[in-house]
Amino acid sequence: MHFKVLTIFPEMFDSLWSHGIIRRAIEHNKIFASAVNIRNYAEDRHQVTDDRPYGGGSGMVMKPEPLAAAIRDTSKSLTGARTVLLTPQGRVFNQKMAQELASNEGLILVCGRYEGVDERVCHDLIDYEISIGDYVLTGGELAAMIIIDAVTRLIPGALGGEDAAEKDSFSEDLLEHAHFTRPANFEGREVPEVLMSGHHQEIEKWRLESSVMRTLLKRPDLLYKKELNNQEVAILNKWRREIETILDINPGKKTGL
Ligand code: 4HQ
Repeated sequence: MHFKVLTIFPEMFDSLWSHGIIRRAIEHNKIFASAVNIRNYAEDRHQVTDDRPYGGGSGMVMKPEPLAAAIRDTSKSLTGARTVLLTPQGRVFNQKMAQELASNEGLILVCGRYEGVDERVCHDLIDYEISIGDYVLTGGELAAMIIIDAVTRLIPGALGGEDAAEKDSFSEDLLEHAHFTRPANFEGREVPEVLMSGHHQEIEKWRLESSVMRTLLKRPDLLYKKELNNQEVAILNKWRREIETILDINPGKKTGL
């Protein structure tokens, strides 16, 4: 995967390229990544990238010419790449989109600043408009970093343990199970026995139950959407009976609040 970012602040990406999984993926040639300054494509002496909006109002708009030149030049050097504009108007990013983006040979991520990008550039030169969520950033750079981060860890060989990405939260529409490491007793709080038993089948059962119940308690919306298998239904029924037993100890009380 080749990532090229178009931005007026390419230095913001230096720390992304130089830490953790992304750094290692670059070192092992699993991904190729660079940030290009849109200003380099401005023709005027002061390398201006913004201008006042037609129709008036406060704020500035990204000028079309430097941005279009940057996108076209970068597309030439990355054949087969798709262009992505980071914008609140885009489809809201999720794990499925990360998987789809990971199947591209290259991604050109276009980061706007100011009030946004001239509409004609969006329309003519952008393949996908993506939002990272319903809130307002000062620029697309942090959004681009999130996309690069989520996509990189799906590239085969980018993570240490080859299958680690598959088992994570969301790839199975369930949250991750609880995790524990040494010590076995931390401030009086014990690690669940079964995890130290070495019974692999029992451990897998415990982990699925942890996943299902954490999802129920923290993100019930995910369970409503999910097609449940027999094991997952069995777990929810077990806890339904548990809750009914607790309620049966207090019969005749008012329901609700
Ligand atoms: N932006 N998801 C860039 C965002 C945003 C988002 C606002 C994009 C400012 C110039 N980008 N413009 N949310 O808030 O991707």
